[in-house]
Amino acid sequence: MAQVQRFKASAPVAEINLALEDDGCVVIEGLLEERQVRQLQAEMRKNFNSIPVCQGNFFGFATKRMSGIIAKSEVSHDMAVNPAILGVMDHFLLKSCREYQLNLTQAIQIWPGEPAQIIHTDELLFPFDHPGVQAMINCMWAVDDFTADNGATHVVPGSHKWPKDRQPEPHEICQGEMPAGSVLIYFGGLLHGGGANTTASTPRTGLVISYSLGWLRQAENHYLAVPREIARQLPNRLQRLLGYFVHEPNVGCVEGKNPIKLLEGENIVNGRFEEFIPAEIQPLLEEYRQKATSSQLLNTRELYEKKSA
Ligand SMILES: O=C(O)CCC(=O)C(=O)O
Ligand SMILES: [Fe+2]
Repeated sequence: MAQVQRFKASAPVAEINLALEDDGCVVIEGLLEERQVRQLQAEMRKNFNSIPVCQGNFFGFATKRMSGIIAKSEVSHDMAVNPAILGVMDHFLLKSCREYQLNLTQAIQIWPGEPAQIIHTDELLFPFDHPGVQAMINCMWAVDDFTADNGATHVVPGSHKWPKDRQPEPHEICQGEMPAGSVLIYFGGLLHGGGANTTASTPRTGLVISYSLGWLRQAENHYLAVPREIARQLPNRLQRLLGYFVHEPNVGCVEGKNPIKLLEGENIVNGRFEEFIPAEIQPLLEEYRQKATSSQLLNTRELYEKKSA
């Protein structure tokens, strides 16, 4: 029978990363303090009360979903920058980007009567093949205890390495059972799905905070979801995770500037255009410019290839 490898909050991140490499999923128990769990539960309850259930074959008919969590939950600010979580993201995502970002925040409340969700990978969002490259990594935080019967997430350990058409056998699927305040980390390419809630009356609330390569489109539009007055007051690390940065070279500018200038209150309209070029490329550009004549063509691909050779 398949099993998710489990770690204590004090486990070295290197061990967690090794387990993720093999299985594509792990549980870290008790990453939030008791006080944070209670505050998170209160924040979720307050917002979920007024939210209707989804109406969708994927999202469910007895499941409530809520996004824009950074604007609605203070505890989520600490969760998003949790050092163990960022240690995992640094290790896997910085292999394929210079800076990563929040892909989405989504609280998922599965109510009694909801059957198990179809097993899927979340990386279906990105229609390109990238074997062995992690483009997105998800953290499913348990707001309530996740149990076998209230809908703990189904996962298929190791399936991130499978060919696309391989279907899991029942014994290859297990559940991310965990106490409130724990987190299930799973790769975007891992087969998984929400569990069935077979309890009489207990909803299961989880909060997904997922991260992706900094040059990909984010699943959630954080610039619109988090009002600028709120974004302005967040710590710089969290502002950057929301997407207020330029991925070098030149992805994500506003008016030729770093979008974080908008949070700093700067008027950037029609200002001087800036270039955001990786530091290691700059000397090559300088050298080129010194030699360049108007008849020479600047071939940036050549410059990059020269650099990486
Ligand atoms: O709620 C869960 O446990 C997982 C949900 C999920 O995988 C999804 O909606 O993409
Ligand atoms: Fe999913």
